[in-house]
Amino acid sequence: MSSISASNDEEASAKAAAAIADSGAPTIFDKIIAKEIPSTIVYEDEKVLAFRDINPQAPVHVLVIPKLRDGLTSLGKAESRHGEILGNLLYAAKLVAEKEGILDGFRVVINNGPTACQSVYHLHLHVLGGREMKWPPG
Ligand code: TR5
Repeated sequence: MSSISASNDEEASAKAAAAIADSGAPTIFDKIIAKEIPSTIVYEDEKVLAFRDINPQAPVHVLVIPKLRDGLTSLGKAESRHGEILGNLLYAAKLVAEKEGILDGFRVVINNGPTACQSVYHLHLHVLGGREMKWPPG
């Protein structure tokens, strides 16, 4: 592992550790949805917002979030009633990949909980692409 990726790993772990625990409190994403904080929007409809990650891990790195969180601070909170929201997010991820020209190779990631480096407790999909992806992920 290079020193650059080691420091990225450490930074992500530190951010996850520092994140407000899964309390259900409003997050920075609520302010982005309300347009109180600017973001670079890639796709938006009445249920979903997709915007560029402020700290991109690939040439294309877009976050896809539900506008109505409905208790979904993380995927681990999902219940069967959330099926429509979850489906909308995945479909929006495909639309983002199409718009960004990466349909031939992209990755969708959900970090769930501190050990998976989740740092914002408002469910979100990371859509990553524009470079060769490695497997397994770190
Ligand atoms: O670590 P997880 O999976 O929870 O992902 C949270 C993501 O939100 C990280 O990739 C951050 O880089 C990203 N993030 C955090 C902020 C932010 C953002 N993306 C766009 N705009 C942002 N603003 C304005 N503020 C943030 N704190």
